[in-house]
Amino acid sequence: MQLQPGPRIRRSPYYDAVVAAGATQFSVYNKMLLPMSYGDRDAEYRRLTESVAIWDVGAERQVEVRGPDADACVQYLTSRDLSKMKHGQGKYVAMCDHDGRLLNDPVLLKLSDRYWFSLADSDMLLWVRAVANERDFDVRVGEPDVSPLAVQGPEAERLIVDLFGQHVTALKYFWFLETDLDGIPLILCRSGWSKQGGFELFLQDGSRGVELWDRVVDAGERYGIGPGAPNDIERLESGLLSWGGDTTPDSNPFEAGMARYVDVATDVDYIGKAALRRVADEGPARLFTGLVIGSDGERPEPWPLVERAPVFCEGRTVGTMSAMARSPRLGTTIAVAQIERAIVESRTPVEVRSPAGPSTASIHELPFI
Ligand code: THG
Repeated sequence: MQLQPGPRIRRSPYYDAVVAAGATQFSVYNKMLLPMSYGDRDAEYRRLTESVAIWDVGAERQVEVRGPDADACVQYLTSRDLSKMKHGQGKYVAMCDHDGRLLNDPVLLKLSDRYWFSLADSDMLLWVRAVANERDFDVRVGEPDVSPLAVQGPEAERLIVDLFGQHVTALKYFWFLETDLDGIPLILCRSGWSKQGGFELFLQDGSRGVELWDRVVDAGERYGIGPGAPNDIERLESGLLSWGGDTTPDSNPFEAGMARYVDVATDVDYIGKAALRRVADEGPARLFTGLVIGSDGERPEPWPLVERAPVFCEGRTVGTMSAMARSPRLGTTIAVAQIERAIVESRTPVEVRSPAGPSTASIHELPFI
């Protein structure tokens, strides 16, 4: 099976470097090719948790909002109080529809004269343009020439210091600087879809992707840098949400583990606020939780989970499991699932079914590590 790239499945500016580095698997994300592996998942996990990895995450597309009403428009689209947000700051946010369904969970960057929603895999350009027009916000909405490149792992900071200077150590989590690397324009942000520490370089000139990739790899040689990709094992250990993987089109942010990014008590208004307040008052039907598969006597290996799988309790379906992996650091098989709130809160043991038969699973708080 091979995907055929073309205008509808775009390549990132790093594509040629990624192929040269030996990428073996791609996914499609925001209608772009997203590299998933370079053929050795154990080595990729080790690099991410022990040294440093470089990821082409150009598929995390940006939607830019600029103009006189940008502040008001971006706030209206976001279920988090942004009134104290500063220029140079990023925030992890939820974007919801009028019924409180989670449409996307981007990292929002506030630049000096505009905003970027750095998006997960859904068509937010359509939504943002529609809302801006329907509400008569005086803004321009578009997709800028911006392509994030992630540098993640415990050695990432030393590498970034070598490239940009000691001052980057002062950057707080999700804050960023507008800068350049040998004249390549980019935004350097302390962010990334792992809990191993690291940065994202938001390249602002798509003609210079390979040059930027090579420059980072050259500087990273001494730290053992190698190619990698958003890592499905580490993200489970760290409890990071995969929108569209762990969520369905009907999930609300409370069922996706995003309660702390939803401000229902604030004065600011945003789409879905009334619906979200109702969910907050009543309590969500399900909660996003970790699972440890098996029990002390019996520790099964993960099995292929291509579709979401049901979670049972006393013969009844009580939730859905969306991802599973063997955790090298924990030595157990772990998973994430949306499960009925009462079961999660009481930590009632549940059951999942592998191809080999049923297996018990215990509720575990996220993150695992
Ligand atoms: N970086 C950039 N764009 C992105 C992602 C990214 N777009 C798509 C996707 N990732 C968006 N989703 C997430 C999900 C989780 C986090 C970041 C982006 C994340 N969460 C931490 C957590 O949940 O513990 C910290 C959140 C916080 O404390 O505010 O980092 O990775 N450019």
